[in-house]
Amino acid sequence: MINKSSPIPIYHQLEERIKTEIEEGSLKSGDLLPSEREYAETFKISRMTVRQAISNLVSNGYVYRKKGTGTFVSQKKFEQILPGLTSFTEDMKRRGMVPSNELVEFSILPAPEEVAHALDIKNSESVYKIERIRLADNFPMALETTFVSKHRIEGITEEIAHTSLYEYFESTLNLNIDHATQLIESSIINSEEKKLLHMKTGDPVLLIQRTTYLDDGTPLEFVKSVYRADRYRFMIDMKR
Ligand code: 16G
Repeated sequence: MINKSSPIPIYHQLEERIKTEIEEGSLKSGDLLPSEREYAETFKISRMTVRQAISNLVSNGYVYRKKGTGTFVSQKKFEQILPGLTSFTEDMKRRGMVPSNELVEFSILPAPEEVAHALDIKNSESVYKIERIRLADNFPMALETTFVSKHRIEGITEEIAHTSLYEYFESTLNLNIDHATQLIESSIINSEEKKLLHMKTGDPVLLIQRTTYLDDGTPLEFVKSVYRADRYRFMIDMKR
């Protein structure tokens, strides 16, 4: 399976081979990977080459190293299909997982510049700031800070923030959520957020900003999220 006369670097061939084994399920999450020495002997390649392949798989979140024990296959990443404007609660329920929230902050404050701009309101206008750790089966997946105009949307409480905001907007307030614009950027976790998401310094995250609009074009929410990049990936269908 490793072709030494191919122009494709050997480390890359090995990396792809291990990725396929993970994707096809012959290596499952939690499985211990063969050691560097075993791979080197099996494929008659150098340990340096094996190390390079494994390092790339570690950086892409497919496997992780545990000091003194070895390298293990990571949990499968959640795939969110992008054109669907779904809520965290819906996404997790669809996967058969139990969503929950830990409230980090619930406050009402004058809109910061960036928030006022996104929500199309004045800086002095009050907004709800709702910061939540979003968990799936009690595992923290993301840290999400939502801003909503207080003048437009009345009645959000801490109790509601512990559940689904979209359900409150749609089922209780009968609002029609219509579309959103979303920005996705890669980064590394900062020191304040790493504890909340159970991550380590330097771990990769996806920073997501979403502005969601009602059917009459009014901005409903401006949301800044930090998603664990080792657990999440986004999929989009494209047509030409
Ligand atoms: C998702 C949305 C977020 C929205 C939230 C509502 C992304 C990146 N963000 O997390 O914008 O506010 O769902 O979830 O998908 P909820 O209805 O469960 O509170």
